Amino acid sequence: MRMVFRWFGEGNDHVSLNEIKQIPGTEGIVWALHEVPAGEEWPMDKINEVKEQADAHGLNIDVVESVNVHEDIKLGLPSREQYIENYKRTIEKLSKVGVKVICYNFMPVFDWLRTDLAKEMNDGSTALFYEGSKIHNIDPLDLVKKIGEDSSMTMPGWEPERLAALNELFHAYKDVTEEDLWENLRYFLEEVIPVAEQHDIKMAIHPDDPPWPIFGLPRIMTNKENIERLLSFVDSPYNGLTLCSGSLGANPANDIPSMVRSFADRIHFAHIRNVKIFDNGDFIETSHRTQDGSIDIYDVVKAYHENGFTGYARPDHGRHIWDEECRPGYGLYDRALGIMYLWGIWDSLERM
Ligand code: CS2
Ligand code: MN
Repeated sequence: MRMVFRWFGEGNDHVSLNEIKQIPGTEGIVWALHEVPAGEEWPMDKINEVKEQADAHGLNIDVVESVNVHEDIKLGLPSREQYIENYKRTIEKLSKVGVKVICYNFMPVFDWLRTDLAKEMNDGSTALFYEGSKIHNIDPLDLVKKIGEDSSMTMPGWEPERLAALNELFHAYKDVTEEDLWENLRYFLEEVIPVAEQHDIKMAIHPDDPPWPIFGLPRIMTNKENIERLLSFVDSPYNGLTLCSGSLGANPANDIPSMVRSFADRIHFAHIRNVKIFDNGDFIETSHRTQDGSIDIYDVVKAYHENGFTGYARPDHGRHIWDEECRPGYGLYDRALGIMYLWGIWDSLERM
């Protein structure tokens, strides 16, 4: 297991490379050019800049998260051709600085979705929270309209400045079914995986978070069966996975340790974190510790260990603790604690 830590870039992250370097057993940053819009080719000088910054701290830049997929690719529009071409050129450029894994996702419109970014827990810490009743059976176009009239209803991802774009996107997806999304994913992979192979970069899809359809938008990276289907589209190690325990684990029917055991040779990047699922299906992110949530993190790590996992791993999100001011889910303290928990389990397994 090779430990890495997500970093949003100079001036874009309150965590410094010095701090990351001091987390035991952490060898690299997980990075992206967040200022480049989805679909555009990444500029080489900006890529080199990150490489120089990381080099100066002895950290590697082997893992990129994410090279985002343009909505037109997910929608299967004719304009996808240009965006796929740009994606291939970005892969080629990233290989020049030694990138080994590209994490991406195929979720329409939203990436991860929560209803509260700072839900207070009993110990005074806060964490990302998902409350189903705020989302289930709601017509997104209705919601767009209501938020337009009353901004106190805003949720993460629904900021007033995004509403016009959201409205348009929801319309674009109106007739897109799950099967359409599968076909568009297949098309993308058939184009991109050969280029990834040629440049020795593993593509690693991130599961949907939460792993079920939201607002009538299809979501397909949600369970074991669907992951098997994805892997069969292009049967190559370069068509691989980012296995995110917290994303998939929000559905109690997903047995994460068993997925790790089944897909071990196709997992290039492990995202490890815990969530606590309530009886009504709502969930909150917790510390990494097994006892604090619903996922058996000990067994997840054990499954990786049993399989001699040599891929990259990172603590996924963390809580906000010790009054840290940070990006939701991306504080330094709780993620660093998470790393120590993961190493604690790993190191004792090594001794057994
Ligand atoms: C997720 C995503 O793993 C995570 O932190 O919350 O934001 C993830 O980075 C993307 O889905 C990967 O494409
Ligand atoms: Mn994740």
